[in-house]
Amino acid sequence: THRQSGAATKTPSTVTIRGHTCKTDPEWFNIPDNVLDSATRRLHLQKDHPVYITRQIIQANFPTPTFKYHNDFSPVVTTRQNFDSLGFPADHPGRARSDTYYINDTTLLRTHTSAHQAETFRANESDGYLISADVYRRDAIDRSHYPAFHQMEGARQWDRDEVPGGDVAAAVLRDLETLPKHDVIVEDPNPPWHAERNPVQDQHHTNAEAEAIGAHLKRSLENMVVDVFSRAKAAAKRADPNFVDEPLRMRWVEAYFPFTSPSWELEVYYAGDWLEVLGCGVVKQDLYINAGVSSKLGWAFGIGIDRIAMLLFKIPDIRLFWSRDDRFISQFTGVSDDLEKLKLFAPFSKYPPSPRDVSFWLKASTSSAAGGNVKNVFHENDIMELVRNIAGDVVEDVRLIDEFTHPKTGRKSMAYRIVYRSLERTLTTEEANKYHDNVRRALVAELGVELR
Ligand code: FA5
Ligand code: MG
Repeated sequence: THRQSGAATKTPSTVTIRGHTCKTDPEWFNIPDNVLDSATRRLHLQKDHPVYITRQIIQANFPTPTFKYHNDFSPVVTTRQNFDSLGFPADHPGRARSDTYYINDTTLLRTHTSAHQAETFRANESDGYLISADVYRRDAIDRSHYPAFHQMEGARQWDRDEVPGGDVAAAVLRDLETLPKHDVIVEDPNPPWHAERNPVQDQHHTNAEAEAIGAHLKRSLENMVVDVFSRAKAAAKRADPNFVDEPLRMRWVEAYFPFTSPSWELEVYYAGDWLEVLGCGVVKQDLYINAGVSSKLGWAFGIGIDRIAMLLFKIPDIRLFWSRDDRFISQFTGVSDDLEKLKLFAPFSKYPPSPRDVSFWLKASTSSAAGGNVKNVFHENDIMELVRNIAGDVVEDVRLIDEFTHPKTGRKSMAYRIVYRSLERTLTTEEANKYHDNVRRALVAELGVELR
């Protein structure tokens, strides 16, 4: 079988993750040591860490007792929790070993906090919940992507059997009236639902219900983002009374998730670009039905906590959260106990980048399935992880800069630019060359490419 790059060269027979020991399957196990190390950190529970502080601020926007908080669910979950319970089809790309870290065929590191939706609906302990947790994905390498990150899941539901006259839409609209209003301009050009692109679950919900739930969801999340930004602005003003920030800009985009409909993503304008910060939607009724609470209906969201923390503290690179450098961590001391002490991150360095390019021919296999045509076997996440395994947090960005297919042979050539840059010191030319040589060698050894 094809061995995923990035898997430890020798699979241990068991792994223990936060006290939970599992048997590995060498055909499936693909978790490198750096990711296993990340699973020990629990940054969202480390007092005064920016991920912890950001969790605190998001939580404060969804108060108890309406929302019950869960902050310590195990990252080791089943394929049933992470995918099946949420209606992911059997062939969904998210299930692939190129995208997900597996321990064995049915056990994996959760790729999102939604893995806990079904059991939390079933527990039925409150009208809503928040789940914060570390999550894991094989993914791109750049300043806003890291193989381990943190999400906050939130959900709010109403019970048909408990609202006056069984009128959920009216009850939700009454609750919406009690939410604070903000005066930030939000771009939301799409209709509240769309028959083809973003349908109402019309077997279960009226249009009025879906619209009311969507409106309550959007306002709740906008208020949270406005709160985060006003805290960031206040911090900047404490440091410099003349500080003038760019006005906050947000926009809603239609989205798709197997477990919500209609669905949206919220983007925030940051450093010259739109940054996606969360996904959300009206919960698919099958989730409530399967959880034994079929009279409920409501919304759910999943936020990237690290992304919000970057906006809040103006942290330029997601790798910084994992830094043990005192120049980073000491900047936040005391903030958890007194949010008025919040300060923007003061960059302690801008060390020079060391970009290096590599180009290669993909390994070509002529398969009969492809009708005798050349098939180029390749998944970009394999490159990402190979580079991350060699350079660790010294890699800042990996991107495709060129690709073409040879007109005669059908072979594919690709060129990547890898930017090496330490957050903590200047890399010497020799060090950067050494990382890059090792990457080149591993590309040949593990992915079978031919260097150009
Ligand atoms: C999800 O994970 C859905 N579970 C969200 C959801 C929950 C939808 C409940 C509906 C209902 P998505 O893959 O878009 O969706 O990720 C959610 C957020 O996680 C993103 O918006 C982003 O802020 C963050 N995120 C995703 N990948 C990374 C990464 N590699 N590094 C840092 N943050 C990431
Ligand atoms: Mg998304």
